[in-house]
Amino acid sequence: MKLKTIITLLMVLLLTGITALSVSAARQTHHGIGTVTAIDNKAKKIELKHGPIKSIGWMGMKMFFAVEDAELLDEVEVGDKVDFDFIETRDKRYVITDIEAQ
Ligand SMILES: [Cu+2]
Repeated sequence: MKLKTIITLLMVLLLTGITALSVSAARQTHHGIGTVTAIDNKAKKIELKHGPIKSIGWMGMKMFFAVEDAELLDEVEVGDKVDFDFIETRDKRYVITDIEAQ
């Protein structure tokens, strides 16, 4: 093989690897525990006071999350202690994929 061909092949392999890595990073699900402090049905958002979440490097805090499916908001009420799963999107939005009162 010519050197140029080998370099091209290596570049392709490298780019494929980087793409696979960023896809898996985008799809990582994080799990948290917290208390519901507000629900905004119109905006499809929920505010939680959550504990530390190691997998994403967060301390405990109060913040809003979007929900993937508005029906998830019917499962919980303000004041509930909850277990929840969420993903971080490429544009740094935090979207709850599952939530359940404890
Ligand atoms: Cu947070």
